[in-house]
Amino acid sequence: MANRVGDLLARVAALFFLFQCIQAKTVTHDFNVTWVMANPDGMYERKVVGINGQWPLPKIEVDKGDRLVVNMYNGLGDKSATIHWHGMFQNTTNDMDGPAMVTQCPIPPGSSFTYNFTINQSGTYWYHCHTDYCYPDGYRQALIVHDNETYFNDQYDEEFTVTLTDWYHELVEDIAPHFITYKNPTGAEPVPNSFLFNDTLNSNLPVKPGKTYLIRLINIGAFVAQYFYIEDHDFKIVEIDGVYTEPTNASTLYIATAQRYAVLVTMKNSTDKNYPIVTVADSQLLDTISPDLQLNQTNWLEYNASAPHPQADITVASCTDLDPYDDAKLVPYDRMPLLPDPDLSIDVTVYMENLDDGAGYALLNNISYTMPKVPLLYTAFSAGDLATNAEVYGDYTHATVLEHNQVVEIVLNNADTGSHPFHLHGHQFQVINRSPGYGEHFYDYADGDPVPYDSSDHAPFPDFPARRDTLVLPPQGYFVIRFVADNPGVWLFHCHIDWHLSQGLAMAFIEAPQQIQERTTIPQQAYDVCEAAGVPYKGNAAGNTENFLDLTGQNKQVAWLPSGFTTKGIVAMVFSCVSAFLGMAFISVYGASGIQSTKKQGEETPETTEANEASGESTS
Ligand SMILES: *[C@@H]1O[C@H](CO)[C@@H](O)[C@H](O)[C@H]1NC(C)=O
Ligand SMILES: *[C@@H]1O[C@H](CO)[C@@H](O)[C@H](O)[C@H]1NC(C)=O
Ligand SMILES: *[C@@H]1O[C@H](CO)[C@@H](O)[C@H](O)[C@H]1NC(C)=O
Ligand SMILES: *[C@@H]1O[C@H](CO)[C@@H](O)[C@H](O)[C@H]1NC(C)=O
Ligand SMILES: *[C@@H]1O[C@H](CO)[C@@H](O)[C@H](O)[C@H]1NC(C)=O
Ligand SMILES: *[C@@H]1O[C@H](CO)[C@@H](O)[C@H](O)[C@H]1NC(C)=O
Ligand SMILES: *[C@@H]1O[C@H](CO)[C@@H](O)[C@H](O)[C@H]1NC(C)=O
Ligand SMILES: *[C@@H]1O[C@H](CO)[C@@H](O)[C@H](O)[C@H]1NC(C)=O
Ligand SMILES: *[C@@H]1O[C@H](CO)[C@@H](O)[C@H](O)[C@H]1NC(C)=O
Ligand SMILES: *[C@@H]1O[C@H](CO)[C@@H](O)[C@H](O)[C@H]1NC(C)=O
Ligand SMILES: *[C@@H]1O[C@H](CO)[C@@H](O)[C@H](O)[C@H]1NC(C)=O
Ligand SMILES: [Cu+2]
Repeated sequence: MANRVGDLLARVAALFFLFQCIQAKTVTHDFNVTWVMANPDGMYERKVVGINGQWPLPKIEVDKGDRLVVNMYNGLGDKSATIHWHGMFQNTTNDMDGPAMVTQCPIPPGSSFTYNFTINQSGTYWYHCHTDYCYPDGYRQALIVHDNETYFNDQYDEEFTVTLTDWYHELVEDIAPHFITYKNPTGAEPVPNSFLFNDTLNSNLPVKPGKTYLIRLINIGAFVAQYFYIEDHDFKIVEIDGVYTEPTNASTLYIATAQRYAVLVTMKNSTDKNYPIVTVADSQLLDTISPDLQLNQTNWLEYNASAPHPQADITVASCTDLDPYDDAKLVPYDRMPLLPDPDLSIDVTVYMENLDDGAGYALLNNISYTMPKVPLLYTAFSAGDLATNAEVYGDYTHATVLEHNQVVEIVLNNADTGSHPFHLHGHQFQVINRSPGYGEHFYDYADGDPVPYDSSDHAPFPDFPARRDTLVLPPQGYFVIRFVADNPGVWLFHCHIDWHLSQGLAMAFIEAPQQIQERTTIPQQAYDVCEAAGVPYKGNAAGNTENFLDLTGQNKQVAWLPSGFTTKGIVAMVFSCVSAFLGMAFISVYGASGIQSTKKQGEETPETTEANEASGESTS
């Protein structure tokens, strides 16, 4: 009898295993990436990056456990590209993560690359191009991983995915030359021309009375965070960045670039009205706001197509009066407890400074991330035992070696008056401290001095800290996060404002290099792409394959300003020189570019700055 039961159990187990195998399927997409024309805001038609001749791009939907295969052909003709699968752990498939010069070579025009990995997680994600300046041209879209075992599965009837984004009329290649240049010493970010909702304007989510909807919100923008609320409809937050949360009532969200929220919204029973879904761009991030820039947008929960679609009745004067739910207070549904004291604590500070060419750069401590000559992962592969020595990754990649399964803490301070949504590849991290929190004090620090984290005097850590993969660093404040280094790979930690990333606001974690060598295989196609791109795939950051500790010829960040010059001084001087020597030529070129980037409000304007003020200023 016992035998027969055992036999039966074995059969059931085998069947179950078979069932599991059948369940996990392969989802395959062929992406022929080419330029197409689009006019998503109805104001300007422009070239955008399309897939198979279409834009908006295809939303990818898979089930947890599936394998995703995307055969990408770069048919752009004039631009390299890659795809990053934002939020995917890529456990054992670090080579599929996507950032150019980190885990692969940029895929040049005319080349192909097959992304192929399994997905052992669920929720709301997105995919986007991850080479220098490329996703703001439209190469980004939602990636949804369904999981019918999610705790709120039986609590909703239908779901919507909505992307939010800033939108530029100009191609990034036309904007970029005016951004990191001595002509823009304050590093003023290009101001978008519009804000899109699901890649369009004035759209409707058709709803039925009494039903509950899961709405997945993704900020796929390059720069600007957006507030989100629905008139007369509160909702429950159930997920942030792929982490299910305890259901939490909220009425307003602040969704920074790259962040995701999933909310459950229950409809009213009446069908006589349609309700505005309101998005408000965070104007605090913008240096100038032209009168025709529409910061807030109305889209609708449409109960009744023939009823009026009223414009939002926004009751606050400024977006800073909106009171978004503080994501640091959310509790993950799995109640993963606070990680223990860290084995490694990394303490870095964000600075925005001018370097010797007069342009504005972003730095973490004293390093402005500068791409190595060899993708970091390939250096880890070719360095043998030296892969554990951070030096081989170069002096300007801010490479930090993590040991396998260490508890790692990052203390990120902000010496800048802007906020920065930081993203960590390959992990979800615990949010154990942040100051100031969301709410009325969020922007107050900008008027005083930065307040760095004090490990002996801080708010208590939560028992069950919120987890996510992208977190907003407040102006002149800080955050503290923890994660376990249980995912061998090379992972970027960076500001997701694409402009700031290009200014160098990034560092690289080389997590468990020995395990990377043991567990990851790099397919031949990856090296073929390097060959086609003319990028070396062996050696240290300088491409030296003989002596991994000799970094002669590595890419360097721009040199420091000569001592005696302060950033403020160089800004003033550059502006004076520019107006003196370039005069109208500069103004007309710059004006014609159509980029609305001028100095931050409250700072000196170039016109009023005296040249002698600049030369007279020195560090003391
Ligand atoms: C990609 O699309 C372009 C334009 O439609 C076409 O000319 C090209 O042959 C396609 N390439 C591939 C590999 O499908
Ligand atoms: C994807 O990877 C799996 C596992 O390595 C392999 O069996 C499969 O053939 C690959 N698929 C493609 C299309 O490359
Ligand atoms: C899949 O995820 C679970 C946790 O959700 C983890 O325990 C497991 O190790 C993961 N498996 C792989 C192969 O990554
Ligand atoms: C879960 O989804 C799979 C398909 O992915 C389906 O076969 C299965 O019946 C679903 N289970 C439940 C409990 O709905
Ligand atoms: C978003 O836009 C796509 C087309 O790009 C459309 O198929 C989809 O229905 C839209 N989603 C919502 C929620 O409106
Ligand atoms: C959340 O909102 C629901 C519906 O409005 C309400 O019944 C419930 O009491 C609220 N929960 C909390 C904790 O406020
Ligand atoms: C809608 O009607 C149902 C049943 O008649 C009721 O349970 C529910 O509370 C009503 N919802 C609202 C928002 O009034
Ligand atoms: C809404 O947009 C209008 C026009 O862009 C602007 O004047 C107003 O201040 C905005 N409201 C908020 C709260 O941002
Ligand atoms: C839809 O709105 C129209 C116009 O306001 C109204 O006449 C009609 O009764 C509404 N239909 C329903 C089903 O509520
Ligand atoms: C940053 O500071 C460290 C320690 O003082 C120094 O060794 C390193 O050379 C500096 N790096 C740069 C790029 O200035
Ligand atoms: C990666 O997989 C290993 C073992 O399969 C697991 O222990 C670890 O938790 C996973 N890490 C992540 C971030 O999924
Ligand atoms: Cu930033």
